[in-house]
Amino acid sequence: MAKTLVITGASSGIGAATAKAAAEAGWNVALLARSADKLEALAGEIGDAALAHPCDVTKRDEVTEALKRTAAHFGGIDAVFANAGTGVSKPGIGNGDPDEWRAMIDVNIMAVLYAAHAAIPHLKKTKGHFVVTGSKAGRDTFKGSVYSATKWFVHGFGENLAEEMREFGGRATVIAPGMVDTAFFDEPKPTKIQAEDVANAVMFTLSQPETAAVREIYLMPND
Ligand code: NJP
Repeated sequence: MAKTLVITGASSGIGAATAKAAAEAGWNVALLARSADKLEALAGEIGDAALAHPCDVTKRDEVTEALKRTAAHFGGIDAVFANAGTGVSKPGIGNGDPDEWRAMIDVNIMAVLYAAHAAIPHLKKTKGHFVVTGSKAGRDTFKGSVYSATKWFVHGFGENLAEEMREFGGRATVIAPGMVDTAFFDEPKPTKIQAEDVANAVMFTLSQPETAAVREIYLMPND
């Protein structure tokens, strides 16, 4: 039976590229993001192996429900890719906007926690895999960056989750890219990492034998 991957932030960039790569590799994919039109278009492109679940991942009930519906539709969940994330328009701490931080923390931190909490009962059944998008900014110091600090959280959480999941044969992986050419930036970045490159890293992680737990993939541009 085909395995099933749930992807948050599937409407564009890394999430959409991963949905295509996973479907190509024979996985079913459940697509979560707020943009229903984009999810429907992507699901239409992929076909029966895709299910669109428009939702706001900062709403815990919506995430829990999307995972339940995915498991009912495809017969289980083998992996969750918590990838939705956002930045801020006002950089720095002194000049930053605390309301903007709150909204970002809801997506970059709380939504990851909600996804993990909702996923564990499903992943216990399949000895499954939780993959989360961290960042180079979650490994290094970036002057005044609250975004970077949210990704430091993701890296710490990913390791702690991996230790907990290990108890039932599950695995957790942080994907840590440098700059990726996505809608995250207003300008195209053709010489930076491509969304498909990150998708390849996710698929590498998900295709390892049970004996190998890839805890982190650190992927940098090569320009
Ligand atoms: O960016 P983008 P990426 N509920 O803007 C979704 C990290 N990263 O692919 O809701 C549900 O194309 C949004 O969907 P929508 C980054 O921090 C990036 O680059 O329809 N979904 C969209 O699908 C993030 O964690 C770079 O607007 C929500 C997706 O998130 C991940 O990569 C470098 C949502 C964002 O897609 C994917 O970002 C790096 C919500 N409340 C890490 N809010 C980079 N691009 O350079 C947002 O190290 N989304």
